[in-house]
Amino acid sequence: MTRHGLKRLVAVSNRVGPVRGAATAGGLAVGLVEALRECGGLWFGWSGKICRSTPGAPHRQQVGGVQLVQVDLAREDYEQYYNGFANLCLWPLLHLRVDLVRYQPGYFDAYLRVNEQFAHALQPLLHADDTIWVHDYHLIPLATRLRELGVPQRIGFFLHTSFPPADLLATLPNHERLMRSLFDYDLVGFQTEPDLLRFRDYVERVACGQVRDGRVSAFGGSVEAAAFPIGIDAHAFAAMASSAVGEREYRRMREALQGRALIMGVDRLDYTKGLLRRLSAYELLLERQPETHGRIEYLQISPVSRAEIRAYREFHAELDHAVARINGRFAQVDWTPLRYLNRALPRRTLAGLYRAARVGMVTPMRDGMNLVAKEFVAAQDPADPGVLILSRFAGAAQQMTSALLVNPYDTGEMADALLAAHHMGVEERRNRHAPLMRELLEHDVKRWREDFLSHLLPSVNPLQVRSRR
Ligand code: GDG
Repeated sequence: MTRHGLKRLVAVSNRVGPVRGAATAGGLAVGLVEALRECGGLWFGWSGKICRSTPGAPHRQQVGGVQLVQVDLAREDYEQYYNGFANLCLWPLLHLRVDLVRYQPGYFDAYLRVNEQFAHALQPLLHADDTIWVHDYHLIPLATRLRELGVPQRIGFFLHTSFPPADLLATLPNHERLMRSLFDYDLVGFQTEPDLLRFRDYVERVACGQVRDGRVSAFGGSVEAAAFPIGIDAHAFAAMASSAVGEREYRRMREALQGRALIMGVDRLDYTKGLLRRLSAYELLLERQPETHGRIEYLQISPVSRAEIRAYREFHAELDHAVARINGRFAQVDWTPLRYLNRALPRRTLAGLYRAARVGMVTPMRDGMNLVAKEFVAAQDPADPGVLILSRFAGAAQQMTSALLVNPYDTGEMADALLAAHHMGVEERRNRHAPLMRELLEHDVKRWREDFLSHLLPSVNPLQVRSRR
């Protein structure tokens, strides 16, 4: 049994792992692997493989003290559940892009079907004293399917994206069936208080339910709902930035910059991340402030994502066009204003590059949290830190109030913030960085995990349960 009274944790997410080298991977892996290792846990999800017809038995593997169980998806389910309902309906809706939702009735059926398959594959592997933690919008109906199979264990759900306003959610066909499933969990977690408030608002106004203390009741059931902002392993990321590899990348970048100030952005190539408007803001800065030419440089790293979806391909083409336009307009024979990479770089390399940057530009139109903002801050040299420019509509803005907060729809405001960051003296940069770093260390990924799990298991260790109203 672990400190928070957990016997065995069963994590369920659309994709599983990596377990080895999790500290150098991103997001969810960092958050979960340590807890799974501590209790010899099980991690269940899709293998990433697609098969022609009905998938066979789950693949089972033991890696670094964690049991990995993965199932394949039939081609049709991949198209309709993953590309269809998850990526063409829920993802845009959760990020307020109702205009990009492409709902088809078959998508919702496939979504329910895959969740049912997952439940059937997982149920025989469960122990009586397991605690189950389900992650993200792909798997909202999983608890309902597990309960139908007689699973009584405690099940928690965490939504990694933001939760949309009630009226937008109500545009989704079957939104009530989707939301009803949340009431089969024991605990539902959101990234921020505003997300929690929007969920409560949906419950009260659309589902005609009730909110009392930390519990929310609707659809004949009730569930505890709270906010648990996800963090990073700030110590480990800071150490990575000053490790041998981080230091090498830092020096290489500094040499390449030849005294120019680096502005840096790292985002999956996704329309929610605000890349087009961000580039327009940079273009506006170059237009308005010719004295910055040759003195600044912008590096955007954007690994391609979900390329099978048309909206992503179109967005990619628009971005290529914007990059070419800006470089064509402003480049000089000895200066390229914008460097743009469409591939992922190793995490250690990124950490070193962040440290070499004067400005981190993180301006999503909407984001559940945004870990890049946190990683950028953790990588800085506290004596000479870079400046974080952060969208007000990233969940991270709730905690990172010493960043330069901007409206990602306002290119003028972002261009002003870029200029202010460029000219900011070391004292102000330190004064902004120190509280950001304190916050990162206090609310790190371990705290996120333990807060969630101690809420999910209140009867085992009530002393660890903090009040969340
Ligand atoms: C979802 C929610 C929420 C990116 N490029 C490279 C690379 N990355 C890593 C980053 C970071 C992770 O990927 C991205 O995390 P984000 O939080 O920024 O965004 P999503 O992928 O949309 O994640 C989000 C998150 O879940 C966690 O709850 O914050 O709101 O949408 O760790 O560093 N990593 C490497 N090379 C790259 O080029 N190695």
